[in-house]
Amino acid sequence: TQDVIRRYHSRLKGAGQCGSVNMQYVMAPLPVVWSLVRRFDRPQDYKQFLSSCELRAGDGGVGSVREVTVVSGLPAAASTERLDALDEEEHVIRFSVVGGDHRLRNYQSTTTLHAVDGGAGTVVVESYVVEVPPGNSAEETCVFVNTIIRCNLTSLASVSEEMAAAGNS
Ligand code: A8S
Repeated sequence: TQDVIRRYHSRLKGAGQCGSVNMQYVMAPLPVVWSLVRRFDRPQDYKQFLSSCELRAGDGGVGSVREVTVVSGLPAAASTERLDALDEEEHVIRFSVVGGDHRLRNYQSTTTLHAVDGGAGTVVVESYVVEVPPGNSAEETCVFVNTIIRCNLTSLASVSEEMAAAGNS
């Protein structure tokens, strides 16, 4: 686990970039959580700020491009994102934001899953690097992004836990 975290989450940030790591404990087996996280074509299954998603290229494998529609009330309407890595053995998914009408230029996200509690639970580790938008500080940018990610991870936990309770993996 430490090795996987070191390998995938210790990214160097360049000048004008910022980033952070968020973690979430989920009271559900890893295969249940992975079944949600691996679906590049269905992020709206647990990301509550997204209302829909359509693939623009690919079939959901590495290199696929999706366009997500953001729920109303947020300072963005859409985001275009590319799947950079999907490791079914190590349970790693990586994507990059390649377009959209928002301010998160070059957003790069990495999520890894780690089985804990003898397989009864899962720790989700999500890290990112992004350009600091003109007019904002690195700290403001991280507060904004971390707020979205905390919501996504909390929601991922509840959806996974409901699925696990329903005996659905
Ligand atoms: C993710 C992570 C993030 C998504 C952000 C940070 C976003 O979808 C939202 C608002 C924005 O201003 C940027 O894993 C963007 O989805 C909710 C449209 C990219």
